Amino acid sequence: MKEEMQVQEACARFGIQGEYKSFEIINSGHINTTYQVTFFRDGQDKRYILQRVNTYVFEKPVEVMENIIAVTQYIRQKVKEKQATAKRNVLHYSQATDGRYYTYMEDGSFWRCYRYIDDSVCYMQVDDLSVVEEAGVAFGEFQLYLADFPVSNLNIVIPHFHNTVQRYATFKASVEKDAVGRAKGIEDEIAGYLAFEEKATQLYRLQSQGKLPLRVTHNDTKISNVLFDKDTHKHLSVIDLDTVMPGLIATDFGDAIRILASRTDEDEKDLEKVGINLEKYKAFTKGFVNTLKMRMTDTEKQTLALGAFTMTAECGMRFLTDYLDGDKYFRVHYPTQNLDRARCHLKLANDMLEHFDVMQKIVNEYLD
Ligand code: GN1
Ligand code: MG
Repeated sequence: MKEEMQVQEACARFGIQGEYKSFEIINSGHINTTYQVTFFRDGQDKRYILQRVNTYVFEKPVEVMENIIAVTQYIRQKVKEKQATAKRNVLHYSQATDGRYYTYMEDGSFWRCYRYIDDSVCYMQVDDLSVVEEAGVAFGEFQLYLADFPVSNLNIVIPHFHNTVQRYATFKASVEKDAVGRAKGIEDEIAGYLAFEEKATQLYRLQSQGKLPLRVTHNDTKISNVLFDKDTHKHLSVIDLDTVMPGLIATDFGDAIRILASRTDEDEKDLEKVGINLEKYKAFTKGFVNTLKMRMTDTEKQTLALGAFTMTAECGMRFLTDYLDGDKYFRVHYPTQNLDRARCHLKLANDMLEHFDVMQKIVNEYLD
């Protein structure tokens, strides 16, 4: 079916009223396919976000939606305890005409829909440090809202998502298999990631030893997953809740740093430019730690900086694994993009190691 017709058909199934005007593809994610759709109703434009969920990555999409609905309903209640409406502070998913929060199209694809939050913006990168700090508040607050949510009620939608020990095993197997003959010539990158193994698995080992509590975590805390008010630049809502699962505070902190405190995009080819921006690191840390410090254990507090290194190393290694496997997982826009992403992360992770003491010190500044 033609893309636009399929989009319109999905809108009809979600009972969207009014006159269909247009759709556009939002290209920022690596996994799902996202459309912004505009309808005209009651004299104004009404926007919706429609998504075709990638069922190669999310094998049990119904379980993903169960998590999302449980978590958004819980946050809605929490917000309403503080203010009259939660309209712009949490996502509102639409029910299809059969009452479910998703629909399977005729070609077997899995779709869902939520209301676009008016006058909101998201950023791929931010230079304004007050907005970076605000992103820290947003992800800290997300944790706070869910602090008493029963973690065991959540479905594990991607098992072992941040199990770095297992990620290493998978990586080594892909190097060994060399399925599409790409291992030759990237020996330095492979060795670079192997050299991180001891430090990059430390967080997971602490978790396995029961030294770090499992929390409800977002697990994909890139800055583009925060919506801000377009005028005030205050945070509104955290989006992309697909990977909400039991996890560690340090990985949510760390994954945010990987993206927003990086001096470049995640696939920068000019490695001279790649490294951590400590000003941005500091601003995010301030927002995050100030919001959440009363709910963190001492070990959690002391592993935040380690989380930044770990997530950078882990994510880079996932890109390299996917490059070796033939780009099956992450969407690529050109053949060597996963390799570029992996090289960039290798440099960034090494730069974090060089600045590790300062990163740790900055966290401690906000803990006092
Ligand atoms: C993927 O598609 P997106 O951008 O929301 C990935 C994250 C990675 C990220 C790398 C389910 O997220 O884990 O950190 O790419 N999501 C999944 O930018 O694997
Ligand atoms: Mg995501």
